[in-house]
Amino acid sequence: MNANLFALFESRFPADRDACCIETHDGLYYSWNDLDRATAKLANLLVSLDLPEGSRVAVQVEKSPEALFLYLATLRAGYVYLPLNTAYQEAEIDYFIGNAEPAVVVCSTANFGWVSRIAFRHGTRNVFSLDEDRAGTLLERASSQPDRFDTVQRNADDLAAILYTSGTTGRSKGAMLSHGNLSSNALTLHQAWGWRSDDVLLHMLPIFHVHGLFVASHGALLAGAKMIWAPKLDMNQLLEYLPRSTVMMGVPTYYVRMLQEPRFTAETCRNMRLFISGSAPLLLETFDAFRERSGHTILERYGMSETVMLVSNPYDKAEGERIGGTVGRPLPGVQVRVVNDEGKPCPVGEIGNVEVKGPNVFQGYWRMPEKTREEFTADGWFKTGDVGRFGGAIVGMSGERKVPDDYLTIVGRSKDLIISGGYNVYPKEIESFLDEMPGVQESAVIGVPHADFGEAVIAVVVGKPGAQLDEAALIGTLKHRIANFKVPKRIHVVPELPRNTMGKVQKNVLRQQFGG
Ligand code: MCA
Ligand code: AMP
Repeated sequence: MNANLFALFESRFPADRDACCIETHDGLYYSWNDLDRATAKLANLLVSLDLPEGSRVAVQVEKSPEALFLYLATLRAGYVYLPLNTAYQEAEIDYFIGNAEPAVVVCSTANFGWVSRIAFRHGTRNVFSLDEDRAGTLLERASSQPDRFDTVQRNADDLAAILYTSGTTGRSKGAMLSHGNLSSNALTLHQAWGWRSDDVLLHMLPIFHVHGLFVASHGALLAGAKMIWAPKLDMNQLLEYLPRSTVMMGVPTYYVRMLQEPRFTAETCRNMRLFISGSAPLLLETFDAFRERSGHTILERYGMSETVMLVSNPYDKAEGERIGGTVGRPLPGVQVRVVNDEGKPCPVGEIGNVEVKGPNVFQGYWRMPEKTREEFTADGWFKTGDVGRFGGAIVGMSGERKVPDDYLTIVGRSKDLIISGGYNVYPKEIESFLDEMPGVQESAVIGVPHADFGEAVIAVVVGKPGAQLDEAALIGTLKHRIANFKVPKRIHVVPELPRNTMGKVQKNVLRQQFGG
């Protein structure tokens, strides 16, 4: 059997290959035949480049059906896909390309100059361009290739993708996901969320992270269901397409913004069967208000780049209720345990570290065996860095309610991580950029509550003696150096940082002081 993830999708293509697979916001229709031919052409192009086995294909492009086809073609040809957030700037791209050493890099025409310079410097021979309007050298080169391709044979533990996740202590780590990791999770979610061939997925998420690329797209591909494809979250487009959709996925900010839109009503959701939230905690107040307004109960689930999806509230009422504030039960085949700092299991209701095991758990960090070892226990459990509990109670506006013993609630993180609008920001990385800036003695980066993004990034800096630090100038400089979602919304200049007796910066004190 071919364990290539693309072979699994192919086996589920609908009988009517002329049916619509993707409808775009600008009125284009792509059939399953179109997907098949486009991915065959792109796979033939990749193979014609005579790349070594296991080559990485690094891609930083705007969302388009062709960008999805490039991902699928990379799987189909047996290479390893490496998606990159379009917000990443030169220093970030330089690190990813230097670390992953991709054989192929694909970027936008606008960025071709600087991206290709970086790529060639790191030894990449093949750099193509691809724009959201189908312009660029990638499709030009693929157009003359045959539109048939036999999907390459892969084993379940062969690599399919590398997803970079920032590190708490230093540089980003590439989480290596295999065909088996992705297939097993896609099949599990297909069952768990009741995917159907007549579903219509409203796809408004970016496709360079797990949520939009794997969880959402794989769900529709495996069901042979249609996607309505929009470049990003846009309320006018959402109001236009939601009445024709049955499934939507979003980070909590999506639901916060839908609630702010007076035109969004239960009538807008008349055909919907499922709204899913994840990537960051969904506030109970958003969960309740959404139910009130739309008549739908959001299904919250929990996952990571290293593991894809781990835990989910039930889809089927017969299996239990969706409980706001919790992330539900471990998915079939996934084991989850909550342990104390000594690694001993916590009793129900007690808070501890969340550790996981399962066929979805990644193969390790790219070229970082030490880091990989650190993140697994001796008995093979992956330490998520999240803190949670089974059972216990959730306290909401309407009082306290008991949570079933097998439901997990994520209550915080042991890793110093900020999640802003569903994007992860590691304070350490931003602090290192700030500390290098002229006049900055030291800095501390914290997350503070934010009505739209859930958490916002804030920096507190101390100047060198005699230095005059200007907030706007510091922010302006950072915007050219790091992805815009990582740039602090405010930078406070203070004479000194609060420290405990061990000399450690007290971020909780800063959060109290600047979080209001
Ligand atoms: C944009 N901005 C942000 C963010 N997004 N600031 C902080 N956090 C953000 N997430 C800033 C920009 O820098 C810009 O600032 C201004 O907001 C407007 O930018 P724009 O692009 O127009 O914003 P937007 O389109 O309104 O985007 C907000 C968004 C987007 C829709 C919430 O961030 C988004 O799509 N997030 C989804 C992320 C996601 O897919 N995460 C899944 C990761 P300025 O004007 O100053 O330049 S996968 C994962 O976590 C795991 C596995 C899981 O469980 O799913
Ligand atoms: P990433 O590695 O970028 O994919 O981010 C994964 C992290 O997002 C997890 O370790 C959690 O901290 C967080 N996360 C994902 N889903 C949820 C959720 N439903 N509730 C709380 N945190 C979540």
